[in-house]
Amino acid sequence: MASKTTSKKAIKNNKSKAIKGNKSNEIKHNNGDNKKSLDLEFNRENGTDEFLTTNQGLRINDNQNSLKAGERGATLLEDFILREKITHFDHERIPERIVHARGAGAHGVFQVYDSMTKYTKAKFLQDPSRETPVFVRFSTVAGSRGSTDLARDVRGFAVKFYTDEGNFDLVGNNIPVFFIQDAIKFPDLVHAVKPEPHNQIPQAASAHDTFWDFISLMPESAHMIMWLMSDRAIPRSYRMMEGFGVHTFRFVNEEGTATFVKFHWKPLLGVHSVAWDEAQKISGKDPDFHRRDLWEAIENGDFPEYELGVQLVAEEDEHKFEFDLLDSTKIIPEELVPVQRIGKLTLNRNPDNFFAETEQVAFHIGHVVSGIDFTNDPLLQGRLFSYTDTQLKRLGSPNFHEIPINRSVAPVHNNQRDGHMRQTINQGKVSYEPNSIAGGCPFQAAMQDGGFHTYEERVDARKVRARSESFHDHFSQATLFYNSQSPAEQKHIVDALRFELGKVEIVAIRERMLGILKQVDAGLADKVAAGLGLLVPRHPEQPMNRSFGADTDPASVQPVKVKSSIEKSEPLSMENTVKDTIKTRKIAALIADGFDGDALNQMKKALEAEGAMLKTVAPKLGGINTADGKKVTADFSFLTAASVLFDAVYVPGGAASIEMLAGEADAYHFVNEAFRHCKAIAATGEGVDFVSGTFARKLAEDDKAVILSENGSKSAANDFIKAIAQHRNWGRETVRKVPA
Ligand code: HDD
Repeated sequence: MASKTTSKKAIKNNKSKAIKGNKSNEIKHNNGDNKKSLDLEFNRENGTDEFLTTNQGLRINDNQNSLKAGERGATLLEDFILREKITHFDHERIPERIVHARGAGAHGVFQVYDSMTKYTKAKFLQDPSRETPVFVRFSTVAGSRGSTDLARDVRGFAVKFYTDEGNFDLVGNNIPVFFIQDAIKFPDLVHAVKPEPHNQIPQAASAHDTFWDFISLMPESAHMIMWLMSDRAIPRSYRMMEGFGVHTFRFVNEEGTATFVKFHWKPLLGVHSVAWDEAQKISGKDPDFHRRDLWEAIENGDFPEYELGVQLVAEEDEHKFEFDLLDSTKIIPEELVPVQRIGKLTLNRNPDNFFAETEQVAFHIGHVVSGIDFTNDPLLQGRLFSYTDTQLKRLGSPNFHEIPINRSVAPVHNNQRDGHMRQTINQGKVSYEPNSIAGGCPFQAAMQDGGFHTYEERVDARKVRARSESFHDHFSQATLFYNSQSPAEQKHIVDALRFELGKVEIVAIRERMLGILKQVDAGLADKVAAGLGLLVPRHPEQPMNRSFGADTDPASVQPVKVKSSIEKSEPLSMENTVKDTIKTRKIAALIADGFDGDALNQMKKALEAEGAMLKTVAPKLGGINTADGKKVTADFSFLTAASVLFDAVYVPGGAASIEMLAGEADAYHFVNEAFRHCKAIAATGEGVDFVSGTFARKLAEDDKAVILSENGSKSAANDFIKAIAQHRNWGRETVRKVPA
């Protein structure tokens, strides 16, 4: 108990006492030395070598039979064991996230490369020798908890940094812009994209009337729509996508000087996507494709790595761009402000329990640390309200911060008390401040003690419901994105729009969308229109802009198209991404009894030397004989695997094997489909005959991603590796069509 005196000395003594006070935090979450880690040990339980018990610790003698009045009698209400078990089961679910319901999580660490002290006082960005524990949750947005990973959708990329100064959550997406400029439109957007309310169709898909109805009336979404219709919305892996904080934030240094900052995550494996036809097929073959990919990579020790990048803009340069830094539908092109890579995130541990960690983790854009602050971006400002509110609903208590995955490693001391499921046992009789009974504890922290001090931005304004004119340009960056894409990427955008709008039933919505696309690029609109059997409207419906209240003259707020100072931005195209590694790529080898074991081994060695994996797929599971009588266990059968689950395919020789594969429709389909999805294909020995037989006449002579080597030369493996590193030979799509 603290003394009643309030002398300075007493306050100091009490301060150290108070900090020691919260034992659960101190011992389990803050191990007292300088190396704080996310230690969830106290909460782990695995039952090994233990008796089965009730929740009260009573050992259970019979977990098979409920208590009955006689063997064939009614069950008795007395059965407290049955009641406890069933009651708990009945309450096992919590509401799924209203958006981003489907996700996968991982633990890891973050380390800064060089001190960022010039720009921010955030401690976790100061010391390169310091590892900050993190928990990351990747997600899709529209689908419900059990939906497919491969929906065409934005991906969430939410990172919780457990810093010594409290939790910092960077709650971003894999797309650097957003659909809307003001948070007040978020419920409308989400209602429009979710399954339609009358019949709950379609699941995890934007290809339906309500979404495009809304979008066609919201031209500010044009830029985001370009990204969403691009291959960015169907990533190959969570490990191969970028992340963005989207909004402009502020760094603040010790002197109180602020710098605008945009956050980026750059995956070291590059940014890669699958084909749309492939995505749809994966959704059937393995709806957990991304979840599994992340899990397996971490289990295999192939830890996903991303560099943290920042774009920094001095406060005085706020108005030097042709777009507004507060407008979340805009990027800062990297040509204007380069991305500096300042640190690395490594995901190195899978969660122990999906529910306890991935489901219960609660992110909030308002979880910041000293040295990181907000801007007036109206989307960001609305988010600041939404996240706590949603956690209250979902996790059911203002004590959600006490759930182990959400707990700060920095000690927590305040006068908040009680509430559902309170874990902390606060000692003493004081739960208010100021107080003298507890010697004034806990104390406010001065800035030099790390107390958060909001950046003192000057505000001198009228109170209005309005949007700044600097937010009215809705098209120039949509055009910049489209122009920056490779021909193959542009074609994919056209195809995606034809698909999505083709699923829209109300023709007027399709037409209105063509009007929007025309503002982005007339050629794009024409191509989409051709696929829909429509003409692009000559005069897009007016007024298109709905971002104003009832009393505003629509003519005064029409969207504009500002001339962009750059026409193309290289980093916007995945064509320019990392293409010199096949690390963690999954390659299928098609084998049957009598296959050439030496050829397979050679190829396996060569691929594994580059960090890739080779898995065998055979007509049946179990032992498969090599030509010289050795046995190899098949990893998959044609029933349990499909080409869409692999990055490339290899067919080794062996006359008997090829003869058997020639009788397997699935084997043909495997190779044809890999070809259709522009993947690298290699065959050696008699395997060449098989591959040639699949689409021999259709093979382009100059297709560098199809490697056929009758004598199985070493260079075949090298060429194969080079082709896989290219990810896909998209050029093939326009030259050769394969029925698969
Ligand atoms: Fe949000 C979840 C990202 C705008 C309201 N959001 C959520 C998640 C991510 C984002 C990654 C999942 C976190 C997790 O894995 O648990 N949200 C964004 C980005 C936005 C954005 C990058 C725009 C730049 N969000 C946004 C707005 C609002 C919300 C404008 C509301 C005004 N978001 C939520 C939410 C969610 C959420 C309803 C649902 C579940 C949750 O928060 O924990 O509060």
